[in-house]
Amino acid sequence: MNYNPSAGEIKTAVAERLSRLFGETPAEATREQMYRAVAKTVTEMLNDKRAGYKEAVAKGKAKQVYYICMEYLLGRSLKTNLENLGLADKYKEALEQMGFSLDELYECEPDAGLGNGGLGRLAACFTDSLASLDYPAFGFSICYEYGLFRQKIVDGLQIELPDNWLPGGDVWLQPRPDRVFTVRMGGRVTETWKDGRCVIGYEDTEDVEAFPYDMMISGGASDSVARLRLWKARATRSFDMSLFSQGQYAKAMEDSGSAEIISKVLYPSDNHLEGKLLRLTQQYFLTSASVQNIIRDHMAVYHRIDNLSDKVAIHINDTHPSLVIPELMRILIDDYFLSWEQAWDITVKTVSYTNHTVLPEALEKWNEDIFRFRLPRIYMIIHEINERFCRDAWEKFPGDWNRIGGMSIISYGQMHMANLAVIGSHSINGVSALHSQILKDTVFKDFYRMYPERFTNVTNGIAHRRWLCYSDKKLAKLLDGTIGPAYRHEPEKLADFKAYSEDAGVIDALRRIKHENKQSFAALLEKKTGVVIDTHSVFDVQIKRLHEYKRQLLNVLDIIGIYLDLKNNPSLDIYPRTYLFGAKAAPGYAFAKRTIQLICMLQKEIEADPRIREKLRVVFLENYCVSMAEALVPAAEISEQISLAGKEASGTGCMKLMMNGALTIGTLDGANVEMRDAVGRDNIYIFGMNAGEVEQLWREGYNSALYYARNDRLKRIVDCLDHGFAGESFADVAAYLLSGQGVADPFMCLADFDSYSRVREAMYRDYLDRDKWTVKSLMNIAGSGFFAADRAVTEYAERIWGLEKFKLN
Ligand code: 26Q
Repeated sequence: MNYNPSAGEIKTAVAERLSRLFGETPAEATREQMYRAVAKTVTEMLNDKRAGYKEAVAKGKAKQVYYICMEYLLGRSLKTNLENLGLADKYKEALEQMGFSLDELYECEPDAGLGNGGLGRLAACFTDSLASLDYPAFGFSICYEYGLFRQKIVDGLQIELPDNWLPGGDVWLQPRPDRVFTVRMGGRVTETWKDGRCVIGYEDTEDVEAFPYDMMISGGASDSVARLRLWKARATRSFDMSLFSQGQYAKAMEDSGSAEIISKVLYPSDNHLEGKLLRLTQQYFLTSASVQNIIRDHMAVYHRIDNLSDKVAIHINDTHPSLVIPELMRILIDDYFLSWEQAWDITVKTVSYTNHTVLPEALEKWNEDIFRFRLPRIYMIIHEINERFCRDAWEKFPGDWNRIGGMSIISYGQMHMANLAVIGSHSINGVSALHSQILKDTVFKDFYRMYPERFTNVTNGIAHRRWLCYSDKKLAKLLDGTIGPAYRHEPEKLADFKAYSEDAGVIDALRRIKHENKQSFAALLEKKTGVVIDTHSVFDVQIKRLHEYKRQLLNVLDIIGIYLDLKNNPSLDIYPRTYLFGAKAAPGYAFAKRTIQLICMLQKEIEADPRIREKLRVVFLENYCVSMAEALVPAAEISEQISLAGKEASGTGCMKLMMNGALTIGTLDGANVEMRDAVGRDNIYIFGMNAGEVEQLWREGYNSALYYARNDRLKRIVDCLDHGFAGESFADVAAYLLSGQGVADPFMCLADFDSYSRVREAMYRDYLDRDKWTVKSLMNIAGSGFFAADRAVTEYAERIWGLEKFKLN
């Protein structure tokens, strides 16, 4: 099919794929079969388009960026691809003629949940923008057989079920048997001298084959198509049929079984380290296959290695792929025989690193012995990198062993991956202005003194076409009709919407759109879960991973306060509210799971009281994921961004909600700070301590009991946890807040409670003047252009990767 087919041509193409794949005609095909046939036509078009683009990039010798990340939280692809290609309307028409609804086919697609949350979704949003802006881009990740677990809630308890996404998700994957690489682990390293050179050999290694599957990511109305390559692990030794025929089934399986485990499942924890050998193996597997692939592609075009950093930028998304640094060194030295100095110069110029967290428990460390045993050659190289670094550091800080010890990659039997990433990259950035500053002031303070020129900030951004144009079509239409459609490719143009803040017609339309979006979400919720919510109540949402630092508990405490007020006086005059929570807890994170249970039990108790239910609803949304966010974000009115200041590196959900006209209640944390600057103080609700005040209180000694004793309302709330809700006591949560193990209330919910509660009430009062509220909502939409991934990716390209756009002429 050509890139601009007519509805008739689409029908013919789809019918042909249906017949080829399933032997069916459109009249007999099921929805699933139709979905696959449609997807097939789209992938073929994208593959074709990509091939043309790739060839042109090679011919034009353009620089390329390789974005390496353990997670890509893509969600669904069909809708975005069709919209980006500008073909959604024509497919809709063609399918209607064949008796199918395109919207229903969208629902057949499972989410590709190959990520935990923010970091993985960021990688997906960036890939979309890279393609849309015509930057030559390649993503690398792992083809997990199971993505992030499916969440089921049974009596308030989270149960994890396997997320088997491939039936249905596999239509987007193209196997590439011509690009298989071998990844070597374990064994012993040998060094022999031959012709005056040290030749590195290996004995008794475990070899794993990295088998690539390619996924094409279309840009919005651009020439370029980005490619995401997902590696699947396979045993190198083929199945030993002789063992099999002797009846030794298990032994025959052993080799293949152990290798395939590597790409079996995504680790389900975010902002928390799991120092497991399998995770290290996954990280090296991704890294080694990707670097080998990059070098191979480079050599195929240039036939020389010394210009690598001119033609290639490798970006490591957090430290998870930081083994790129020693792996690149290994190949340059062992395979291309470069000197250490040459290899190091190329490596540092090629690699750049983004940090996504300052939580100490999330900074990656590996046990040195395990590491050396698993990756002996990589260990040797890191050891040498470290020796040389420590010598340099000694020059800068003579005699200051303590300081150098803190910067060392290897210390006290542990390997510190963030130190490796900083030492081996020419650029290190945080993901919001505040976060980048905190990196320079605390975590990387000494490195900042040593390499000040390496540190920079790129505030995160979101794929605004996906999160606004395609998921909130009514709002997009209103924007098209007022400011014109240019914002779709120049998101900063959203600022033009400010000019309509006094236009009663636009304000009215905006209010109506929000209400219709609320109705659509409520209808979907009822259909899927049977839960009915009042679309005239205010929709107050907190959607993000469950984590203590994100303080879902603070939100719950305040809701309990309102609940107690209503119990005390059921005729209390308050505007009806619906509190919506969506959150997955890491399976091993007991307190996070307990918080989910608290939300669910409170929900249950409120549901049982018809008089209270009219004014106050709590809804825990099971299995929050990308496709649910796409339905919920357009319906949200209040966005909860209430992390303890200094802890949330950026947050990106906040940006999606803002762009869809929700008003934020938040602390001065992460990107909230820049959101306040973008919308002005009148259009955002800031409360609580700032990062400096948190630090100070922490240093002085935080005592949660003081806040409890001073505030009667807070005291009543915490006390009522003992008795609990719906028959379940939460005395342990009260204890966590007041006595705790170690520090009570480590994320200072009680310290910020009063301010939160007051600001939230002020917010509800403002909501009553719906015109004024809607103007604020308009100002949020108008101020959100900065938070588009197009802007973020342009900054990376220009300031970090030295990358230029490459268009077909
Ligand atoms: C590490 C080692 C072993 C197992 C798992 C992990 C691991 C996995 C995922 C550690 C961290 C993550 C994910 C972190 C993450 O999503 N961070 C978020 O990144 C967003 C994008 O920059 C920010 O907006 C959020 O503030 C940040 O929390």
